[in-house]
Amino acid sequence: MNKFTKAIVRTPSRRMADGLTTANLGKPDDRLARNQHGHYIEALRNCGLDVTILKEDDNFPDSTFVEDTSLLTPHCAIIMNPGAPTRRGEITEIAEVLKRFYQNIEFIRTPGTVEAGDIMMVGSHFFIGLSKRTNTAGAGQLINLLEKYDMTGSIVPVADSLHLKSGAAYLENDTLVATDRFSSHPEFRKFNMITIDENESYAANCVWINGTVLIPSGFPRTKHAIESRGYRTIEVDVSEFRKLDGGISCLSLRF
Ligand code: CIR
Repeated sequence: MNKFTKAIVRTPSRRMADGLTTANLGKPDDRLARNQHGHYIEALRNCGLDVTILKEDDNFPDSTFVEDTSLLTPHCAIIMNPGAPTRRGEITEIAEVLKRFYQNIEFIRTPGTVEAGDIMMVGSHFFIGLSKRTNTAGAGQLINLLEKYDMTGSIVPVADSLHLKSGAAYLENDTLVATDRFSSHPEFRKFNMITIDENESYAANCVWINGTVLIPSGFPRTKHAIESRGYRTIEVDVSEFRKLDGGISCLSLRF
């Protein structure tokens, strides 16, 4: 089982309202977003993580969604090549920051694109969603890099979700929480499944940290279903990030 000790987050950009979105939920409120981000950091600390907070980067409206920029494994960091052109530049500073923590740093390169919201870690295996942001060339490079460090990867189609982890999260203990669309996927059949109601699908983007599951607030059925499997949960209000298609996992790198 993985044990996380650290996390990296980035304060929301003051240009966050210009971020990419399909959500139709209106513009995020800057102050509220910062406030929610503060509570999110507290939740990470509550799970025992030492949190590095990067300062806001107003050149990149989506830069608070740090998860997409890199994959952090026990053996190496792999810097992504985001499929969204407006997000490509986010990786430059992340690669610098990660030098503090990693000796082995690898890169996904054009024409390959991968955003790490499409990567779900299950022990030393990584499921890679093929989405509008992650292409076959990128997934192929990623699998080769994982194999170089004795890990493995396999591809899962993502259909219309933004990322694989928009619809599924691995909660360790062979347990997966997922929306209908993902829970029926053949590669996931071997897991104990917590299937999320369609009207709570946003809560499928939750995150396991050392036995606790961080979930977005306002999804009581999902919370109950997860708790009934023996997990402690912490609810975090991320309404302002949801307006930009972002969720609980997107807001941090955990390693
Ligand atoms: C984007 O569209 O790239 C951002 N507005 C949201 C990214 C969410 N990240 C994630 O699901 N890992």
